[in-house]
Amino acid sequence: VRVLLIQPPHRDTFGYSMPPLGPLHLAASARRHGHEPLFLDLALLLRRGDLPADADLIETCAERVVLARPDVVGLTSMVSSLPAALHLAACLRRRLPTVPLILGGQGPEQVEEAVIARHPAVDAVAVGEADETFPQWLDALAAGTDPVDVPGLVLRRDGRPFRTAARAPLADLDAVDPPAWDVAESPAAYRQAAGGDEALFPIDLGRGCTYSCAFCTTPVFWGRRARQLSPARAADEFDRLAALEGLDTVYVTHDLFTVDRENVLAICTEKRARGNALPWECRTRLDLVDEQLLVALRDAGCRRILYGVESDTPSVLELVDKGGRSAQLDVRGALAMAARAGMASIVGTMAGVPGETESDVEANLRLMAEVAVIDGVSLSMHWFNVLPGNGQAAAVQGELHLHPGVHADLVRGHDLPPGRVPAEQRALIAEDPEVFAAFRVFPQPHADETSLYLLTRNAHLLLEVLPRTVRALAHARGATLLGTLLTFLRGAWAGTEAPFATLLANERGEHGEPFVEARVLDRESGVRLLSHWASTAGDPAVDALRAYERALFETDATHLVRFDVDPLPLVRAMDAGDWPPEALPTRPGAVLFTRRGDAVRAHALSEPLAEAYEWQLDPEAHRARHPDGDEQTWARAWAVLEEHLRGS
Ligand code: B12
Ligand code: SF4
Repeated sequence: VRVLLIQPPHRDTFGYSMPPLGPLHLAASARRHGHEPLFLDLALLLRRGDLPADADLIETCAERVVLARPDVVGLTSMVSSLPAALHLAACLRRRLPTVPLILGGQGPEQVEEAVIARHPAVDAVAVGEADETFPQWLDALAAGTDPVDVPGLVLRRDGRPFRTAARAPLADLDAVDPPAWDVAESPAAYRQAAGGDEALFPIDLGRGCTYSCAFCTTPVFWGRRARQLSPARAADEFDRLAALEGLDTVYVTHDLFTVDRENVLAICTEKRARGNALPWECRTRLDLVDEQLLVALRDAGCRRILYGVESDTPSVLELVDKGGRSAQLDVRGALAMAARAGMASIVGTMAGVPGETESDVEANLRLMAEVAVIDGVSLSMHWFNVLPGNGQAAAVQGELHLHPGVHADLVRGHDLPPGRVPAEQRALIAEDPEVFAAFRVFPQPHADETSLYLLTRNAHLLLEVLPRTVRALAHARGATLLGTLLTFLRGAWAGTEAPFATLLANERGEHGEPFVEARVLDRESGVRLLSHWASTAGDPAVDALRAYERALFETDATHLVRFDVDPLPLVRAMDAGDWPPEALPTRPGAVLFTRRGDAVRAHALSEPLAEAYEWQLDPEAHRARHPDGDEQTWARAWAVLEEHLRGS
């Protein structure tokens, strides 16, 4: 069977740089069963401008599919790409009425029967892991037999959904076929489409989770037992990726990667033993790492770990059932330990949990601001929302509603370009609150939908770069962090008040679109806008911290900044939790900023050392400025400074 696997056209919230792994595994298993797999990544084509991002998009995609002359079509989908997948399926049914179409992936999770009942263009939906289901379904088509005997499917029989036998998750993940990388485009193609930053390719080292957090669908989809590849097979997969030219970083898809500590240590040892130096990143819980493990991961090339921290208050951890995570876990201490081990961390938090209070959100923002100053820490914030698969939808269904212009967190990326979701897809979403529960939001007593949207889309970007500035600003305004950020974001959203009215015209959203349309700032725009707004407070401590943090952010090579007011005593006071400081510094200060990889260091320089630094940069110019200066003193001072910089 000539089978075309398709990633529907959607917009990727993180900048598109990855092929979807599921279809590539399935291409390999189809091939093992003697079929001919083809793969079409319509999201990639859209991203690089090969498809029209307008009302003709889906029809154009359908034309491409027809040109590939498939015998069978397989569509993958995440919840955010489900409307595009179903829209495309309907177009394909008109153009290729006899070509069987199967839908799979995590998008239709728990609503497989509703999809079959309401979308006649879809002939079958794969339930969960499909590595065996998919090729067996193809075999049945090829043999002309009824796939009712293939476990793990929802089919249509007599016009109604028909669920075949349940399929247990694979006991041995080593049995999964390695992805068919040959059917995907190259890392260079993905890098280019992502804007040239990096090519980040996925690797499936494990599946499933032993916990059952209320917002997460992983244990439902992959099962409550965590399974991993053996160390030898995991290293084979790293080697296969290393053979792809131009790959920068590998993204481990297992949500709970460090759950099996011994296996992970063995994977690290095997990867190193084979001389595989590919950098990679993974995801886990902060209570499942320790210093020894982090050092082993680092030595095996792991650069960054995403932790689902979720909240800094025990009551919210309980509300989301953050399975067994001790409320006593010292998040700040654990992140500092990761920094000591040389590992960068992404801290994931959330807002909008049913039952949370304003002070819970404030505690999370405070946590974010405090940990942002730890080396290598970056932040992410998510708006809790529901999916049929995470068991919350039924409980809050009555309260869920569509909110114009606001996208629930789980569906970020479904609109392309922003605000231009095709009318057919808008209608699908509006008419079906069951299948599209994740597109709906529910109200919180302490914040309206727009505020939560603005907060969760922007707060992490702002706090990551300007954590001390925001704290000092909140203090100066006599407001909370939440109040301060929301005043700023709502002002920017409305765009009518000074200073936003004039500033916004030049700013851009996260995908380079005019900010007015997107309401989600890119990092540079956010930093510029917030620091401008902070300057209108007229507070000297805020100004000093703002100047310092912007200089940190803008450092791409070593550079010296002379401040009118030395910001370092303020930085130290803030980081020690000693705010407001006893006295404001009044003297100027020179700070040398250096960058190594992702880490930026700030070195306080005395005036002679600052002079020495300037002298070695450009002796001629320096001599001209200081004709009576003592060159030997500068040279000696520079030698001392250089030694210090090397040491740090
Ligand atoms: C990598 C990843 C991404 C990448 C996607 C890269 C890409 N091009 O695919 C990035 C970082 C861009 C991303 C973004 C988002 N993601 Co994401 N992501 C993942 C992650 C960590 C791994 C996915 C993966 O590769 N898994 C391994 C492969 C082998 O599994 P798979 O793709 O599911 O495929 C298997 C089955 O689903 C099935 N299958 C898949 N396709 C098909 C097709 C057919 C025809 C058939 C029959 C079967 C089938 O068979 C495969 C083999 O068993 C998962 C969590 C996880 N562990 O799965 C979250 C996850 C998929 N993401 C999720 C979410 C919510 C998002 C975002 C909305 C986040 C956000 N707030 O912005 C965005 C949406 C992006 C978009 N525009 O759609 C949720 C999805 C929830 C849902 N039910 O859909 C997940 C499950 C995380 C979670 N637990 O909440 N994500
Ligand atoms: S959030 Fe993490 S720990 Fe919780 S269920 Fe999902 S994968 Fe497991």
